[in-house]
Amino acid sequence: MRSEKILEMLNEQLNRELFSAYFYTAMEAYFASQNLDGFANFFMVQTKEELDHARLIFDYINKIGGRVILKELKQPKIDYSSPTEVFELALSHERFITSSIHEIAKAALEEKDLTTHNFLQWFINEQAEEEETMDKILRKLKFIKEDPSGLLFLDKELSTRVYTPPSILQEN
Ligand code: OFO
Repeated sequence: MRSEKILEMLNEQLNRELFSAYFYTAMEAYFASQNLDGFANFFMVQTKEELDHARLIFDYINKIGGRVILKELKQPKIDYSSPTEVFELALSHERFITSSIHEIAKAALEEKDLTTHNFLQWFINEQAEEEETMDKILRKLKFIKEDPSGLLFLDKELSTRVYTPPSILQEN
């Protein structure tokens, strides 16, 4: 059973996922400008994942007979003082997205909308992974204290990240 309240929250979440893609594209651009191509690759892949999140919500809203409403996206931050600052912002953004998803899941339960609650389980698991990924890299950056050779080593590691569409998207 879907309610207008849940539809509104899903539309807001769709907007947040699209903003996440925009937010991470700005980070990719920053790293590309610093010639840290591995870091840039990491955020290029992250952007694609965010677009997948948006697509899943877009399709779900349509599937339940709702109307997708796209909203304005604000300009993301485009300059950063250091790679560490970038990952601090990325981690805090992911924490915000996690709490946003949790709020919808809680509201879906209150509204007895178990279909939406079930749909959101994938996102809840995904968010735990996203937070862990950002946190791990942030801790590595703090460990190396942005020493140039450590940064280049991490850059090489991040250049290996490959985009894989989530199986849930392939099923739909
Ligand atoms: Fe980064 O998980 Fe979606 O927003």
